[in-house]
Amino acid sequence: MTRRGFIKLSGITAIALSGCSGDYLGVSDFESKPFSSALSIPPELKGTLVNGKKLYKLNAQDGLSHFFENITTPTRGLNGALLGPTIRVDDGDEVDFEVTNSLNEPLALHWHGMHLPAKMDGNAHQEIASKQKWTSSFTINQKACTNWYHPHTHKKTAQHVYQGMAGFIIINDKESDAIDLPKTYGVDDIPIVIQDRSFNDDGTLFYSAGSGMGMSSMRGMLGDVIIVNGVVNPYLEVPNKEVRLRILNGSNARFYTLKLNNNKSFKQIASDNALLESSVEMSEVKLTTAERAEIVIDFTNDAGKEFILSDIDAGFDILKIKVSKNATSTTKTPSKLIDLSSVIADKTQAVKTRVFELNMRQMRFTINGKLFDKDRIDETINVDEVEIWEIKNLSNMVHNFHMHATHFHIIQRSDREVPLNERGLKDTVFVPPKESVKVVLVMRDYTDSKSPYMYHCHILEHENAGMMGQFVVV
Ligand SMILES: [Cu+2]
Repeated sequence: MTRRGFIKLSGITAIALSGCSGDYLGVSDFESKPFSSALSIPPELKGTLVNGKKLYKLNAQDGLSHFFENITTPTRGLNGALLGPTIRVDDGDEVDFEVTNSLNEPLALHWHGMHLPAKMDGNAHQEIASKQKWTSSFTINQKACTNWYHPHTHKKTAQHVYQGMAGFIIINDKESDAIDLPKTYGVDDIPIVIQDRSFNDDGTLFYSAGSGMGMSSMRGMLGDVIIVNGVVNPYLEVPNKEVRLRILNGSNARFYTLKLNNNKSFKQIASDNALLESSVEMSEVKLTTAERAEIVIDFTNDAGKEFILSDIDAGFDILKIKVSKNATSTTKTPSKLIDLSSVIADKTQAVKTRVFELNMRQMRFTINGKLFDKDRIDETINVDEVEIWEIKNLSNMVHNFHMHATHFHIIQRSDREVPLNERGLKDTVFVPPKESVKVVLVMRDYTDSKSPYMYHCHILEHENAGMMGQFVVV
């Protein structure tokens, strides 16, 4: 076992025991003074108008990042060395997302949470060869929300995401614009992507979860250093007013339960694919991989104070928030937000129930007993027909379930009530061991009997290891 291997196996326990004080860095090789670096905010990419369409250019490239002082780490990003710009679009926009692959290997770039034709999905069927370009063209046709893009390369998704490629897609619409929410990007409307990484002694990223059967392959790659928007242990300065955080769990495998110290509460206003109908008062929020939560924290009476956002599952400190006296405007987030009745499928209209069993077979992860096969269509779905999908986790391990193309509504969680913050539109759902989740959905607009979309566990090492299936809409 390598030294790093030993650190990794012992690290999580050490972290859990050390509490929320930030001394988990004792298990990593490099010292970093907690909260000494400012959170970086990804630049916005607003697109340029070409023939009435908005053109967005992304270039996947190799680069060098500095997570620790005097240490250089090779990483990959879009239009930079790490992560990518925030794509801003409006409902109704006709867009061209032009992706150049400057890497020395194929890459697929997937628009997670977007409702679009299968050929534009950026899944493993739309891989871009090295040094080639691919353009995804479609019309934005969905509610305002926080989505993201990330690699979906055949058998390489986990590695490619881990190397640093990911970015936000923020969709606006008139309905959300009319609500008095914080919406000044980078000031009171902040995108936050939380990821975990491990590092080798030479500063390179440590990645252990290949196709083998090591611990990381089983649970997925769990890093011992948390990076937020690509920065280790950052701080964020905010004005003394309501602040909206668009939080994305962009990790390969780690789940987080996020909480502010002093029990400071917040309102969750959006889940994956839309605002919630009403904001939900919360003291903590759980995010499995790929899930998003938009939260609003009211700092109006907190000028001069500092708060720590922590993960109470493993005891990581995520982010220090310093409240200034500089608020120049106010917002008053209402409790009633939007009406989702036109977009949530009516479960009483369901014509079919499909069951998806998440399980293991000979140390591999399966859905309905099968490993992923790029040449097999697992499900054929009729457009505009309401369906119930029941996702059962028969294993003893945690999984979640993500589907492309559409957004579902959770109607049942085993025998428990669906929590209020999960009663909106979602594309990814946590399925605890030995539990089941029922969702209702309808595929709209795009039919294509040849080009499949995917559904899969979003623990990326599980997806890589075969926990994925394909469906077409006809
Ligand atoms: Cu899984």
